[in-house]
Amino acid sequence: MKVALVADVHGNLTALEAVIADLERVQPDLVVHGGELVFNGPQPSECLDRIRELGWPGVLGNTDEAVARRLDEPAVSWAAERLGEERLAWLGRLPLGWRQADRIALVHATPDDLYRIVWPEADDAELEAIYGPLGAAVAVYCHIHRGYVRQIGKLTVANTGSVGLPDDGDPRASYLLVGEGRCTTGAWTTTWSGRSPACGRAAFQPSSTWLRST
Ligand SMILES: [Mn+2]
Repeated sequence: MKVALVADVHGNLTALEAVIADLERVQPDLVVHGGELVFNGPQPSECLDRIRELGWPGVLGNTDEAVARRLDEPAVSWAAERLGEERLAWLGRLPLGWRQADRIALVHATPDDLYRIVWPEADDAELEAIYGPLGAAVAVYCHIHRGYVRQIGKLTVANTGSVGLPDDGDPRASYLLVGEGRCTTGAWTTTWSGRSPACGRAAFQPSSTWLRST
Protein backbone atom coordinates (compact mmCIF):
# COMPACT_ATOMS: atom_id res chain seq x y z
CA MET A 1 0.00 0.00 0.00
CA LYS A 2 1.35 3.34 -1.11
CA VAL A 3 0.66 6.31 1.15
CA ALA A 4 1.46 9.90 0.11
CA LEU A 5 2.00 12.45 2.87
CA VAL A 6 1.47 16.04 1.79
CA ALA A 7 2.17 18.98 4.10
CA ASP A 8 2.95 22.63 4.56
CA VAL A 9 0.83 23.86 1.69
CA HIS A 10 0.77 27.37 3.16
CA GLY A 11 -2.03 28.70 1.01
CA ASN A 12 -0.15 28.09 -2.23
CA LEU A 13 -2.79 26.67 -4.57
CA THR A 14 -0.45 26.59 -7.57
CA ALA A 15 1.90 24.28 -5.70
CA LEU A 16 -0.97 22.19 -4.33
CA GLU A 17 -2.40 21.66 -7.81
CA ALA A 18 1.04 20.61 -9.05
CA VAL A 19 1.20 17.99 -6.32
CA ILE A 20 -2.35 16.79 -7.01
CA ALA A 21 -1.42 16.36 -10.67
CA ASP A 22 1.68 14.42 -9.64
CA LEU A 23 -0.40 12.21 -7.34
CA GLU A 24 -2.67 11.35 -10.25
CA ARG A 25 0.40 9.92 -11.94
CA VAL A 26 1.78 8.19 -8.83
CA GLN A 27 -1.64 6.74 -7.86
CA PRO A 28 -1.14 6.28 -4.11
CA ASP A 29 -3.74 4.21 -2.24
CA LEU A 30 -4.13 6.96 0.31
CA VAL A 31 -3.15 10.62 0.68
CA VAL A 32 -2.80 12.17 4.14
CA HIS A 33 -2.04 15.81 4.88
CA GLY A 34 0.41 16.98 7.53
CA GLY A 35 -1.04 20.39 8.32
CA GLU A 36 -0.15 24.04 7.69
CA LEU A 37 -2.68 24.23 4.92
CA VAL A 38 -3.61 27.90 4.73
CA PHE A 39 -1.16 30.39 6.27
CA ASN A 40 0.77 32.41 4.80
CA GLY A 41 0.01 32.16 1.13
CA PRO A 42 -2.41 34.01 -1.09
CA GLN A 43 -5.18 31.38 -1.39
CA PRO A 44 -6.01 29.97 2.06
CA SER A 45 -9.68 29.17 1.36
CA GLU A 46 -9.01 27.65 -2.04
CA CYS A 47 -6.36 25.31 -0.59
CA LEU A 48 -8.54 24.25 2.32
CA ASP A 49 -11.56 23.64 0.10
CA ARG A 50 -9.51 21.59 -2.35
CA ILE A 51 -8.19 19.34 0.40
CA ARG A 52 -11.64 18.90 1.93
CA GLU A 53 -13.07 18.09 -1.48
CA LEU A 54 -10.41 15.40 -1.92
CA GLY A 55 -11.25 14.01 1.52
CA TRP A 56 -7.66 13.68 2.71
CA PRO A 57 -7.40 12.88 6.41
CA GLY A 58 -4.72 14.85 8.20
CA VAL A 59 -3.29 16.58 11.23
CA LEU A 60 -3.16 20.04 12.77
CA GLY A 61 -0.15 22.27 12.08
CA ASN A 62 1.07 25.17 14.18
CA THR A 63 -0.28 27.89 11.92
CA ASP A 64 -3.58 26.02 11.46
CA GLU A 65 -3.98 26.25 15.21
CA ALA A 66 -3.00 29.93 15.23
CA VAL A 67 -5.43 30.82 12.44
CA ALA A 68 -8.24 28.72 13.96
CA ARG A 69 -8.01 30.63 17.23
CA ARG A 70 -7.55 33.95 15.41
CA LEU A 71 -4.17 34.82 16.89
CA ASP A 72 -3.85 38.60 16.92
CA GLU A 73 -1.29 39.06 14.14
CA PRO A 74 -1.94 40.86 10.82
CA ALA A 75 -1.15 37.97 8.47
CA VAL A 76 -3.16 35.56 10.62
CA SER A 77 -6.12 37.93 10.61
CA TRP A 78 -5.83 38.29 6.84
CA ALA A 79 -6.12 34.51 6.41
CA ALA A 80 -8.82 34.11 9.08
CA GLU A 81 -11.02 36.75 7.45
CA ARG A 82 -10.86 34.97 4.14
CA LEU A 83 -11.56 31.56 5.65
CA GLY A 84 -14.63 32.44 7.69
CA GLU A 85 -16.12 30.67 10.70
CA GLU A 86 -17.03 27.33 9.14
CA ARG A 87 -13.57 26.70 7.69
CA LEU A 88 -11.87 27.92 10.86
CA ALA A 89 -13.92 25.45 12.89
CA TRP A 90 -12.91 22.64 10.53
CA LEU A 91 -9.24 23.62 10.87
CA GLY A 92 -9.46 23.75 14.64
CA ARG A 93 -10.90 20.24 14.77
CA LEU A 94 -7.92 18.62 13.01
CA PRO A 95 -6.34 15.95 15.21
CA LEU A 96 -2.76 16.13 16.52
CA GLY A 97 -1.75 12.80 15.01
CA TRP A 98 -2.67 10.26 12.37
CA ARG A 99 -1.53 6.68 12.13
CA GLN A 100 -1.94 3.57 10.05
CA ALA A 101 -1.69 0.73 12.57
CA ASP A 102 1.95 0.24 13.55
CA ARG A 103 3.25 1.04 10.09
CA ILE A 104 3.05 4.82 9.73
CA ALA A 105 2.59 7.58 12.32
CA LEU A 106 2.29 11.23 11.34
CA VAL A 107 2.62 14.37 13.48
CA HIS A 108 3.15 17.94 12.35
CA ALA A 109 6.36 18.70 14.30
CA THR A 110 6.87 16.39 17.28
CA PRO A 111 4.39 14.18 19.15
CA ASP A 112 3.86 16.75 21.92
CA ASP A 113 4.70 20.11 20.31
CA LEU A 114 3.37 21.78 17.16
CA TYR A 115 6.29 24.23 16.97
CA ARG A 116 9.43 22.33 17.94
CA ILE A 117 11.98 22.24 15.15
CA VAL A 118 13.90 19.02 14.57
CA TRP A 119 16.45 19.53 11.83
CA PRO A 120 17.56 16.84 9.38
CA GLU A 121 20.99 17.10 11.00
CA ALA A 122 19.66 15.84 14.35
CA ASP A 123 21.58 12.79 15.54
CA ASP A 124 20.09 9.30 15.59
CA ALA A 125 19.59 9.27 19.36
CA GLU A 126 17.57 12.49 19.30
CA LEU A 127 15.36 11.33 16.43
CA GLU A 128 14.78 7.99 18.10
CA ALA A 129 13.96 9.63 21.44
CA ILE A 130 11.42 11.97 19.84
CA TYR A 131 9.77 9.75 17.25
CA GLY A 132 10.43 6.21 18.53
CA PRO A 133 7.65 6.45 21.17
CA LEU A 134 5.08 6.80 18.37
CA GLY A 135 5.56 3.05 18.00
CA ALA A 136 5.38 2.96 14.20
CA ALA A 137 7.83 1.55 11.67
CA VAL A 138 7.80 4.86 9.80
CA ALA A 139 7.53 8.07 11.82
CA VAL A 140 6.73 11.07 9.65
CA TYR A 141 6.82 14.74 10.54
CA CYS A 142 6.57 17.98 8.60
CA HIS A 143 7.11 21.61 9.73
CA ILE A 144 10.77 22.15 8.72
CA HIS A 145 10.12 22.24 4.97
CA ARG A 146 13.08 20.00 4.21
CA GLY A 147 12.27 16.47 3.12
CA TYR A 148 14.52 13.62 4.17
CA VAL A 149 14.47 9.96 5.13
CA ARG A 150 16.65 8.36 7.80
CA GLN A 151 16.89 4.74 8.85
CA ILE A 152 17.73 4.25 12.55
CA GLY A 153 17.75 0.55 13.29
CA LYS A 154 14.21 -0.64 12.64
CA LEU A 155 12.79 2.88 12.80
CA THR A 156 12.44 5.05 9.72
CA VAL A 157 12.14 8.79 10.38
CA ALA A 158 11.04 10.90 7.46
CA ASN A 159 10.08 14.47 6.75
CA THR A 160 7.57 15.38 4.08
CA GLY A 161 9.20 18.56 2.87
CA SER A 162 6.79 21.34 1.92
CA VAL A 163 4.30 21.81 -0.88
CA GLY A 164 4.01 25.57 -0.77
CA LEU A 165 7.21 26.87 0.81
CA PRO A 166 10.05 24.41 0.29
CA ASP A 167 13.26 25.35 2.10
CA ASP A 168 15.65 22.71 0.85
CA GLY A 169 17.22 24.61 -2.02
CA ASP A 170 14.75 23.23 -4.56
CA PRO A 171 11.81 25.54 -5.23
CA ARG A 172 9.54 22.76 -6.45
CA ALA A 173 6.77 21.38 -4.28
CA SER A 174 7.63 18.19 -2.47
CA TYR A 175 5.87 15.44 -0.55
CA LEU A 176 6.65 12.04 0.86
CA LEU A 177 5.69 8.66 -0.49
CA VAL A 178 5.74 5.60 1.75
CA GLY A 179 5.50 2.33 -0.10
CA GLU A 180 5.27 -1.29 1.01
CA GLY A 181 8.72 -2.77 1.01
CA ARG A 182 10.43 -5.83 2.33
CA CYS A 183 7.45 -7.65 3.71
CA THR A 184 9.53 -10.58 4.88
CA THR A 185 11.03 -8.37 7.57
CA GLY A 186 7.85 -6.44 8.20
CA ALA A 187 9.70 -3.27 7.31
CA TRP A 188 8.37 -0.60 5.07
CA THR A 189 10.60 1.00 2.53
CA THR A 190 10.24 4.73 2.47
CA THR A 191 10.98 6.41 -0.77
CA TRP A 192 11.82 10.04 -1.01
CA SER A 193 9.86 10.99 -4.05
CA GLY A 194 7.27 13.35 -5.33
CA ARG A 195 9.20 16.15 -6.91
CA SER A 196 6.30 17.63 -8.75
CA PRO A 197 6.57 19.53 -11.98
CA ALA A 198 7.91 23.01 -11.54
CA CYS A 199 5.60 25.35 -9.72
CA GLY A 200 5.89 28.84 -8.40
CA ARG A 201 6.20 29.94 -4.84
CA ALA A 202 3.51 31.97 -3.20
CA ALA A 203 3.95 35.63 -3.95
CA PHE A 204 2.56 36.59 -0.59
CA GLN A 205 5.03 35.58 2.09
CA PRO A 206 4.73 37.98 5.00
CA SER A 207 6.38 35.62 7.44
CA SER A 208 9.02 34.04 5.31
CA THR A 209 12.06 35.58 6.98
CA TRP A 210 13.03 32.10 8.15
CA LEU A 211 13.64 31.09 4.56
CA ARG A 212 17.30 31.08 3.74
CA SER A 213 16.66 32.18 0.17
CA THR A 214 13.76 32.93 -2.09
MN1 LIG B 1 4.76 24.02 10.90
